[in-house]
Amino acid sequence: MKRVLLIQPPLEDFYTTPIRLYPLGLLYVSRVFQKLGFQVEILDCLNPPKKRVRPLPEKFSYLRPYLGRPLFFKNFQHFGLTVEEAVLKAGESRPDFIGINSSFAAYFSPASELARRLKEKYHIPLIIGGNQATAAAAEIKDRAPWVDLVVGGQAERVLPEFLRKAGYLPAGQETEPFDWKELQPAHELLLPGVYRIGKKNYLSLQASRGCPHSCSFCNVHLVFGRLPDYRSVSSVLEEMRWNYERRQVRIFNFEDDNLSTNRDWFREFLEAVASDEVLTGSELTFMNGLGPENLDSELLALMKRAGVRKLDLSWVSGNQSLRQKHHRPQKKDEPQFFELLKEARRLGFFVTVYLILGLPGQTKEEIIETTEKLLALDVLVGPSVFYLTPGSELHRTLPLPPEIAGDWDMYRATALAVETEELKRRDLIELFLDIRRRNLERRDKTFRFSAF
Ligand code: B12
Ligand code: SF4
Repeated sequence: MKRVLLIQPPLEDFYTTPIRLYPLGLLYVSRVFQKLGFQVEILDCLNPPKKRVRPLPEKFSYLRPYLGRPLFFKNFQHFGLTVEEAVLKAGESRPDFIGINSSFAAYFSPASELARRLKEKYHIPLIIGGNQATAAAAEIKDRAPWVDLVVGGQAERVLPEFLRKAGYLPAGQETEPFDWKELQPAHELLLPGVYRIGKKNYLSLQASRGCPHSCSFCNVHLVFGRLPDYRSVSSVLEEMRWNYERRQVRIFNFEDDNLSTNRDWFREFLEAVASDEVLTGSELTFMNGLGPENLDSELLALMKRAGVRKLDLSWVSGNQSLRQKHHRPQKKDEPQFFELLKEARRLGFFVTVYLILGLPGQTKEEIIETTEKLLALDVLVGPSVFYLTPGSELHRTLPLPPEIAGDWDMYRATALAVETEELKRRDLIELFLDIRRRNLERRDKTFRFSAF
């Protein structure tokens, strides 16, 4: 049986979010390979996400005056295995074949460097997939010619055909696409007990794919499309129960892009979790954020019963016409949203509302005003500095200098790369620091860097 090694590469940035590095995409990819007759191992270079300080890359030197200021980042860091360590570890699996995940433009460099070194040492076929591989397949072929195959899209749908065409499957093998909803991600391939939040084991999962909206800054439709596609409630519960019983998982983090789009599904799901006899004491989190459009007091009460304690809600901006301009869902206006927040606080949820800082057309005054209004409702504000995602509407239409548009390292919030007429880099940094300070004043110690 052929052996495939799937790798989550290391990354380099000023920070990361260790409680969300679960390699969910690769667990689906693993299952597809297994179904095609491969033996699979996973090398997660980000577990543990060991930090090593790196010299500040010259291209980010404009951040030097701010580094180390209270509430700002201190150092540029390498997270996880070094490339040398990863190459050695990979060899221990004696793979016939290596697959690398490339989700982020910003972290393409370490992924590509790892791929190059693996090719140099082992001379075996290398494939790469993930959001970035989907959004920029042609450029990756140019930038990383040592990669044999760039696979765009969902592995379940496209991988069998890609492998067949490249001659990596035995002649005559079935290459029909798989239905992702019929597959359970291969959690069993990860070491048990090493993905933890505090003292509890957690995992990330997905109950739906596809989002019907077209927010100007988002590119997830390139991988998952615009048609919401939900698993059955029973299949999601089966995955949760298996991990609860066999791997003592107690926190289930949904990485869906828009889980509450289908209100009926969400309600049925929450009811099922709340009354499930196995999942007692579990916590559900939605760290990728829930859209507030379809949430209401009935759903909030149900969420509470199902073990949700923290709510991460995306609002993007307090200015309705700006939200409209960037094609945000429009179902709730400010008074309705604020009513929802009050109800959530009344029920005792710990609420963070996420705003983007630096959307084209956004002003400093609006951000300050929205932040104050939200803080007055006793919720935290998560400031998320605008960054480019390849293939999004803003990526296509924003006029940007080539040293930014052409350099994927700049496609990260921490680069504060995109300045607009209204908001320059200094404004963005000051707003970011002010919001963090205001959060801290209100909620001492509870604010996390993950909000960046
Ligand atoms: C969870 C998540 C994170 C986690 C890390 C996840 C991880 N394991 O590394 C955290 C919170 C740390 C994170 C951070 C960031 N993220 Co993020 N994140 C996500 C999110 C919400 C879910 C990822 C996921 O699990 N998807 C579900 C799985 C099933 O899908 P998938 O990974 O795409 O895998 C499928 C296919 O891509 C393919 N596939 C994947 N890998 C491979 C490999 C091979 C070999 C093959 C064949 C196929 C294949 O098959 C899989 C199954 O269908 C995505 C959005 C999204 N919906 O995907 C954004 C997303 C990946 N993040 C994004 C970005 C930009 C960031 C940041 C860099 C933003 C910032 N602040 O600067 C930060 C970095 C912060 C930091 N310093 O850590 C962008 C990437 C866009 C891009 N191309 O650059 C995304 C797409 C969101 C967006 N549109 O803005 N993120
Ligand atoms: S940002 Fe969220 S709501 Fe908007 S298109 Fe992307 S996934 Fe959908």
